[in-house]
Amino acid sequence: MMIEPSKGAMTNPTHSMKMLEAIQLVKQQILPYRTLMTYYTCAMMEIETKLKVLNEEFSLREDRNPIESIKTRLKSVDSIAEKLLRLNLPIDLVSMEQNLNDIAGIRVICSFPQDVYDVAEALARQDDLTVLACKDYIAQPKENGYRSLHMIVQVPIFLENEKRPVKAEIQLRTIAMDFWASLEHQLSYKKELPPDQEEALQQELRLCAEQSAELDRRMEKIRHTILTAR
Ligand code: 0O2
Repeated sequence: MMIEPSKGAMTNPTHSMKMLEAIQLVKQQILPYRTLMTYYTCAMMEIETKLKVLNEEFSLREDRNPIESIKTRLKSVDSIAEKLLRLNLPIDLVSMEQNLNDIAGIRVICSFPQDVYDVAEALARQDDLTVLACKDYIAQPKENGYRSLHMIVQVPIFLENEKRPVKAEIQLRTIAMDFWASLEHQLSYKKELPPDQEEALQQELRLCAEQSAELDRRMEKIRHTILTAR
């Protein structure tokens, strides 16, 4: 729907000037934000390509594809604002870039736990990628049962006149871990559940996490037997 300005406003030069100034102001504020978000998008593209290349190489060399799928996501404005506010940090672009490591997020879904480590190690060996931090929630699952390998990395993106380092969070997990995390994520968003029901579901989820970890181990053992029997 087009909103027509009133006739008076269109012919009023003061209004036109104010409008131009307002547009300039909005552009000044928005452009740096959009530019920064574009850098994060480029970093996700770089990392996704690296992962796809690794998958191809594994496929060629070992006749297996360790990566089932790759998902990328750019953190929403709401989530960025919420996190900066929660951490009591300044709400501006410098603060975003300095303090938030997960504006660019890449989720890598593998078939087996060993694939997660193989892909993470192969990525970490690349000399243009720096691993800034790593959290192994597979070796040490979270209290609620969450399992995943998290890496905070920095990759260079090549712009017309500069090379810029950009941070990203890579989460690597198996299909089973991802299945579990998606369901658990739904529970964390259901705020209106009665406390006793929520507690029961959390307990049930912890049990599911253990069973799914056991399934991952058994399936990996079967795969190992198949591969070594060749
Ligand atoms: P979104 O929308 O997925 O990005 P951080 O807050 O990242 O600075 P933290 O909490 O120590 O510091 O980071 P951590 O432990 O590496 O976890 C960050 C992300 O991992 C989360 O991002 C989730 O995506 C995922 N994650 C961590 N713990 C859990 C969990 O218990 N259940 C599920 N389902 N996912 C988890 P965000 O920002 O919460 O959300």
